Amino acid sequence: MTTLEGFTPYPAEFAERYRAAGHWRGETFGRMLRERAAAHGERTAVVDPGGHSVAATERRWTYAELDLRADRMAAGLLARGVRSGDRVVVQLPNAAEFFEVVFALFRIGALPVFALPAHRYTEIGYFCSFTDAVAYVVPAVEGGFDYRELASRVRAENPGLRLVLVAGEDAGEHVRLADVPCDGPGPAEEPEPGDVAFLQLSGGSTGVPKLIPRTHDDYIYSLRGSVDLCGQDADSVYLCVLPAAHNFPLSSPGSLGTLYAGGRVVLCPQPSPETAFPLIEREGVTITGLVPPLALLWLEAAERGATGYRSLRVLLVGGAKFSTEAARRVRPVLGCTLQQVFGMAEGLVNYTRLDDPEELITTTQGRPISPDDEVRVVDDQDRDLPDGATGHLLTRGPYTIRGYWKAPEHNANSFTADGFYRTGDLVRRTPTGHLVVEGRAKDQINRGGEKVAAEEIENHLLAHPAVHDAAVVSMPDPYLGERTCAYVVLRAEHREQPPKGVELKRFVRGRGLADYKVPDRVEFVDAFPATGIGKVSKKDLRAAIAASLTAS
Ligand code: OOB
Repeated sequence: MTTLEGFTPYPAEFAERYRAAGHWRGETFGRMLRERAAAHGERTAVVDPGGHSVAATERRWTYAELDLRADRMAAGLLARGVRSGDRVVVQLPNAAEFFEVVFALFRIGALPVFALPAHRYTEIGYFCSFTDAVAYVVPAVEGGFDYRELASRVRAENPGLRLVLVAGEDAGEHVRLADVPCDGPGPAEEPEPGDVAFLQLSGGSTGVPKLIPRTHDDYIYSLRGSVDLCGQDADSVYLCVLPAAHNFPLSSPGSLGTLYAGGRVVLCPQPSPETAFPLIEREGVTITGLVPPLALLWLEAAERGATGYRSLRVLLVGGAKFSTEAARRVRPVLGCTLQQVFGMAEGLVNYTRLDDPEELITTTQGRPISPDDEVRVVDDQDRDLPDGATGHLLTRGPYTIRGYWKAPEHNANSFTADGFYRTGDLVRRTPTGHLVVEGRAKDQINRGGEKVAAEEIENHLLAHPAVHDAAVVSMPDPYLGERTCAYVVLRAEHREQPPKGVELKRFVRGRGLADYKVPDRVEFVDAFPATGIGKVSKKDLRAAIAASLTAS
């Protein structure tokens, strides 16, 4: 096993237990694709309808073709100096190349760092420097944003970033991804099943996002479990609607689960019903995953008479709490089974079961994949609570990390001494073992599935010359569930002529931040309410903004 510095391995006795139980079967992603290609190479693995900057027209790749492409891409990347253990930031839209690149990296044993298309200079710069990335893969221009320019800027500041690869015709000063594949030699050594396969991003509640190291063994186990629980097989057609690199559409059961099952992945360039429904109809899509705001949009479209979704058998909804009222509409309106999924990039994933009574499907967020997922619901002193009581969710198990990558101080807070991950979620457990998400203890805003760490945004606001102090909290929103509200105390000398809220938003955006992190609303106050021990009372701020929204 090649040990990656900064990785917290599973303790030996747990690893042995997970192997003995048959959870960890010694599979790797590289070999998984090889085996599927050998078993049914002629079947379609990936359909990319095109219509984005990477490719204008449709591509359909069989398993054999994806396998060959991954080999040739791996050879090309090796020829350009990408080595086992190297980190490569991958920021691609939902295009077929995503799989070509990621499987090539898996085969080399290089680690994809899964950035999202929405990330900008601040996030990408941090990922590249923190991971010492050697390469960065981008589209040319997507959604009106020039990723090549972003890459040039990040590259100028990170001398270790030797290679920028552009998926698309015009690479500018960088290298066209399409020019990389070659017939040269493949990797001399294969990665081990216990090796870290990639770095996933945490939603985060701290100043900078944390990186999540997932191994082949642990992640493939979560795929196999998900595939079983979601009823997937080689005839499944999965529509990838959310950004492909996010843990939910990647693995729950997502595109990688679908490839594990030998099914077909259809990439959806846009999440709107206008784009998705015709694609579902044309490809005979059987299963997809959505965040709650999109599920609402799809329900409304279907209720208004839109058609095309008939082949759908399973609709997964997760990433944020799906209201019971909306959940109850799924079967009557879309004619498919709702499967709620409550997961996290750190590991633990809960699903309602396809044969659960409708009541459990619509009122709970499911139960863990594995009999070896250990779930504790505890009070503020880490004492176990009985079923029915709401408390902090702690978890440990065969696909939950034991530590963030290179973050010993965070890890001391985020994990118990005996290795349980502190999820920051407040849950209650039903007698059936299902979990109901009741709230959150972590300082994060869940904007319809997109996670915003309050501290990160507060730090950006504090960089503004007029800002003395900032506190970012959630405010209720009928569509996204939550939006962000930034409370700001101005410096005394700026109180006479205060900046406008939009000015602060523009300032934050100008620092090169993903759009979804820009505060939705800015409120100026003279001072923050304090808790008993003098900390900012975010609870009071949340109550204040919620009350003022109700009043208006
Ligand atoms: C998924 O992963 P992340 O890492 O973006 O976010 C995890 C957090 C959870 O800790 C929880 O706070 C929230 O997102 N969450 C939910 C939820 N699903 C996730 N809160 C309430 N209800 C739900 N159903 O979001 C993710 C990863 C894999 C599968 C699905 C979602």
